[in-house]
Amino acid sequence: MNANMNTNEFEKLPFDCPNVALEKWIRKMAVVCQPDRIVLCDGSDQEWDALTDQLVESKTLIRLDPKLHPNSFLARSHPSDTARVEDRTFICSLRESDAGPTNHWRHPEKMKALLRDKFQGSMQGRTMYVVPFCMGPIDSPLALVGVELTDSPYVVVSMKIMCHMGQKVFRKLGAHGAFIPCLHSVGAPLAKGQSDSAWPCNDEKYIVHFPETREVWSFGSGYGGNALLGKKCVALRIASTIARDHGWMAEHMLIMGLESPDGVKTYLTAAFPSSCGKTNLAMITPPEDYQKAGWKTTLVGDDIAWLWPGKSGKLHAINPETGFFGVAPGTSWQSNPNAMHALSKNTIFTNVALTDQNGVWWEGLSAPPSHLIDWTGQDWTPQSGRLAAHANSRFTAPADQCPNIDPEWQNPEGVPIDAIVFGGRRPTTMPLIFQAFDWTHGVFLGATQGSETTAAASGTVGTVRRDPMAMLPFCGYNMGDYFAHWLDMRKHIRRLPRIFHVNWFRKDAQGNFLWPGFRQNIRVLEWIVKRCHGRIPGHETPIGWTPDWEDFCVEGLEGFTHDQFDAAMEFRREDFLAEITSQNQFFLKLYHSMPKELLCQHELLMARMA
Ligand code: GTP
Ligand code: SPV
Ligand code: MN
Repeated sequence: MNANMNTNEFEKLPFDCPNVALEKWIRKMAVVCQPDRIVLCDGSDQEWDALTDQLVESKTLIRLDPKLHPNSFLARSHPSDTARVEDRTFICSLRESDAGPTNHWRHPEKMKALLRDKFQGSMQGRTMYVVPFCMGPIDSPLALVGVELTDSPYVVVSMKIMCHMGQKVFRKLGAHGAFIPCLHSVGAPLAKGQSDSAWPCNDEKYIVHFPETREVWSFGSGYGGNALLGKKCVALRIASTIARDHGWMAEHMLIMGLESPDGVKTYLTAAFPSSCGKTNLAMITPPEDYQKAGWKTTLVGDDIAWLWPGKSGKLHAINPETGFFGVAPGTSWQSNPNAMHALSKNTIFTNVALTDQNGVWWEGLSAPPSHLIDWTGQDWTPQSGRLAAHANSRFTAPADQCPNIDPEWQNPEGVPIDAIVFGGRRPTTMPLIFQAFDWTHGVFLGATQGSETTAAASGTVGTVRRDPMAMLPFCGYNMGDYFAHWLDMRKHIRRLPRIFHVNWFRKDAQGNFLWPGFRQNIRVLEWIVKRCHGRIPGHETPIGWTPDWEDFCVEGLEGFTHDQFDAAMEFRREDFLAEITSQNQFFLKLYHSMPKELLCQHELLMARMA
């Protein structure tokens, strides 16, 4: 529905809103933001067609060749708005200590006053879209309903891909249902007659969470996790605080299934930092010999997992999303055919390059074409000496288009988890694979996880930083309390998952990867699965259980020698002593909230190393 509104007069909404709290909130926010119109989004295909037409008209989207990419579009963002902005992300709990030393904090009252000022008139000349959304299968006990008010139609169409959205959620909400209010503005009001830019945004950005009142306010950015508020803001930052209060876990993890030749299905989750291979692993296609032997892989989720102690006594996991917001560069028919199928239609690409055939291209897709329009809209040739696609360019694609989507992926009861895997980009120090001794040691491995920084957040790329459980940018409360919650969960899980640590990114002195990675990672998964079911022995070392050469399958891996395995698996005392020092610096930062068990794990590791 669509009705012209007289600014400042939102006495009555242009649609029926049976939910009194929602109606009140929309009207209040409309008075602040002063949009020209308010539209309730129903999530229908007709709405998608109308909005994408409008976005093509306004030059935010370019329609791709309908034969090459049916119903698909390219968006180019403003060069200042290409990734999450961690230094502009705030956790505004009442007490600073509840946000903890790893989050930016402001007092909620002060932040709200500041934001009210920012949002004042911020939607002038624009439409306020009301987007009801549900994270998680609609009938899941964990499902969270939110409503995003946004002035970005690009956000609306992206939300249709990324989560349950529109009429069905509005119905679930009913007259009395609770929802998480999420206010979003690109922060670029239009004066009368002023022409719009293709990617409106504001230099000043605020991505703000109020964990106690469960609210999100996002200002100034239209990109990814800054603007699609169901994803990082609700399903991780707000959900992690809800999960702590109610005995479950909201994690930055992929969820996948692995069926071994004997027909046994094992589900696992893996927490790798942003742009470190979750999508790649979640969509893994086993090499042909593995397929022939009967190995099958399925995908439940590629970015977020919600976990709780299920009826089976194991941790159960659901993916709260319905789409992928995946890193484009490096994705190809060789590296990730499932992703290529998933993005073959009904997809929005952002900041990739445009081909002369109105198709898309990015580094790593294929040999570079002789001419492209790069992500900034300029002509590009292989001689240009710059990236054609932004390093954090992404595809937004429906999850059910992935050929190996798990039949249980929308099961409200989730899937039972046997293994949790931690890991990151570690050019040195960390071996290919090892297993924690027990839950507490596993939590320690997650808590001390580190990784080279990537392009998924703005800032420097390539230095190792601590990113515990891959949640550093996404934990909605004090990281020390979060560790305590992980340790506490052990008491509520009858059949604990085994915990592992992997590293696909170790390099030799010449800078070559020591492990082929990608689909060959199935060999590591095979070892994990066999360990979970107690089928093979492990080798006890000071850092954990490791595979012996005899128990690690390299059959069919051309030219991968025993020596190369040893190099990928090596752990060196001097590396680990430096690692322990670096871990300690991070623990010191959290000193006041650090659980004693983890400090004890730290000492045990040092003792084993000595
Ligand atoms: P977010 O969506 O940002 O949370 O990231 P993600 O964890 O889903 O990252 P994604 O799977 O998109 O990772 C992409 C990057 O990881 C690309 O640079 C890939 O080339 C690289 N990558 C993924 N798997 C492997 C691997 O097994 N080996 C190596 N060397 N690189 C890999
Ligand atoms: C990440 O950075 O971990 C992402 C991309 O998954 S975004 O949704 O932009 O946060
Ligand atoms: Mn992510």
